[in-house]
Amino acid sequence: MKIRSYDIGIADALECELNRQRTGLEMIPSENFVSDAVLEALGSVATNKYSEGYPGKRYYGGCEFIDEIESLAIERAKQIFGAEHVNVQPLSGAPANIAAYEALLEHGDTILGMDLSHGGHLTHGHPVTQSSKIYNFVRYKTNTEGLIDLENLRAMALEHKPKLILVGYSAYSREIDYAGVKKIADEVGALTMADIAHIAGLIAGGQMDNPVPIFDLVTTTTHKTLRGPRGGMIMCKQEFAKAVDKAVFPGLQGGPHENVIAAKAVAFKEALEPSFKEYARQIKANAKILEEEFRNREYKLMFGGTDNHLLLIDVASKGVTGAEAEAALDKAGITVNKNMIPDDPRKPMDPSGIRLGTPALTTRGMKENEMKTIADWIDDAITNHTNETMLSVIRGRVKEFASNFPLYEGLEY
Ligand code: DSN
Repeated sequence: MKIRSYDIGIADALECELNRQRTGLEMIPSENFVSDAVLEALGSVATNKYSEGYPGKRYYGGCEFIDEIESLAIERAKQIFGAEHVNVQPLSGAPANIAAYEALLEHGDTILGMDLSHGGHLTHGHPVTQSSKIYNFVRYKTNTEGLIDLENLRAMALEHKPKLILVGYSAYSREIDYAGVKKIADEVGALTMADIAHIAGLIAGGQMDNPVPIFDLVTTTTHKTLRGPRGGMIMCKQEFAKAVDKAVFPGLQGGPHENVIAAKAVAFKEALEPSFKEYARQIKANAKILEEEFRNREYKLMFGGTDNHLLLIDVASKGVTGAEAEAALDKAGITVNKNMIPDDPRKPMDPSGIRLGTPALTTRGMKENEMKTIADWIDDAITNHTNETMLSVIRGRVKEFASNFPLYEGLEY
């Protein structure tokens, strides 16, 4: 039975969401559009099956085909990232990070992680999280040039003697010196963990450095630049394999979501295609053009620009708050998110910055020329954020422009 013939409320909301995605410009850097094949796997019969345990060792009967699905996902992830061990069951990035801490540490241990406003993630030790009550997080920051200063990191590591040094960020736009961090960790006897949720697809496509061969453990989500379903994954050295698997199940989770794991496997197959390299290259090229365009318009770019798929822009320096910019851009059909900038004097619900990125636009086939047009509209919307007429004119242009880059053709609810 089709949704529409049974549940008009949900069918209407889904149709509206599909229309929003089709007619707007999605620039939240953690979002993307999955392929039809990934969508099909997500909505497949694999959702019906309980399969606590791991391939070959399940607590339920009837898992022979589920084992095939999960094993394919694991093997493909190993091939993409060169991982010794992979767990594809984490439900998303936050649970993957908690499982990683549980696998590697004792409660009360010290973790050196990046401050949220400098580009880190909530789960990297922000005081509002449960993990921050369990572990002793000490948070490092970027320096005044907006870069991670390894000398400072080393000094902090020598002072605090962490059991774990954590890198990998949600709003930081620069490459990470994994070998440099590993050297510091070895000096103080710390383990190393990278959270590559944002840049996993760029690493898979060979466009950014890969920490997997160097670090003890790497977590990721699968739905950002990697263009898979909403979910998480842990990769680690063989010596941590048992601890990681135990931490995920039975430590923190019950039955894995095998439909999502099937969709992860499909996305990993796509990431192994030669065309994915070109996709990842274009994501970065598009972000670089936006960097140039915003610099030419005298926006203040945090971290001095970008080496990846995202930009963190201080819009307060233009006299507009992050919330005002986000709201104006929403009206113009361009979706970004308000975001704290390093040591932001403003509050998270109305910070000084916006964060935007290129993965979803690149999935739709947009390239350098399109980025220039979009930068113009973003600037116009921010500069005229109180001018409803202007915002509505841009909305009309965005809609017409977006129709040239079809999304989910033939799909309807
Ligand atoms: N919420 C994600 C992001 O937008 O970066 C991170 O978990």
